Amino acid sequence: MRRQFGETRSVVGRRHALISADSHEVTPMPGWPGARIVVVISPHMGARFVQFFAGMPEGAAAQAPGEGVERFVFVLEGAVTLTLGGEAHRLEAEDYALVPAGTAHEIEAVSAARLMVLEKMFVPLEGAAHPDLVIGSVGKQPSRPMSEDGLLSVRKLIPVDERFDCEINVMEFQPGGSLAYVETHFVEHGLVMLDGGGVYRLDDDWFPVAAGDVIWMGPYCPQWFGALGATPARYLIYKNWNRDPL
Ligand code: UGY
Ligand code: MN
Repeated sequence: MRRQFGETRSVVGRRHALISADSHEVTPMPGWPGARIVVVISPHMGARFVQFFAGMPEGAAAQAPGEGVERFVFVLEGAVTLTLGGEAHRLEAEDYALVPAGTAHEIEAVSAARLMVLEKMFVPLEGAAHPDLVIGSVGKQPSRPMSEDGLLSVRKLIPVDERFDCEINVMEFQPGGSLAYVETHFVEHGLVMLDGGGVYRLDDDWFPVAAGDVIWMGPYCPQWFGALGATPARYLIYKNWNRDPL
């Protein structure tokens, strides 16, 4: 839609940001030749990680990120192969991979593909083993109830153990479902709405959100979500996890 008077739903605050597709900016990205990259979350807004959409034409290939960086890839549309250690894994919509820091790999689009990519400096934990490659599919992870009214459930995409310095989940809200309380915590989040919509409280404002929107919640940003509409709302959400805040 043409925005005649410069309107957008995007908002960038000190401790939170909502980035809607109407304000996407395509930029080049080293290691991603031929891809349409839209960086939606970055340290430039205060986050300690990077999150970007990658639109890859068929045949485009991407290389591993810099030293010490772990990478999470989630396929939104199309199909890619993730090749590492001489083995190729095919990833289609709703499939994902967490590639540990220091792992040479290539991501090649088998067909035109759209990915959500999240990268962060890996934080090792003394005494814990280096994480292994994680490959999975959202639908294959168990759905765990998160509320007594049965309207909220979560699928955890990363093994729950201290080798991993983050947690990445898919949360599903039936219409009318909501977070039970306004969360206020030291961890930060990167979120992409996958389906449906609702109202997101961030700090002292309430925003309408819909599929395709991205939200950054910085440390201590008060947050709450309530799903609206006739169909379930789902979002993919990252948080730094399993590490001492010091
Ligand atoms: O895991 C979380 O902190 C999650 N419940 N936060 C959120 O959905 N905003
Ligand atoms: Mn939270």
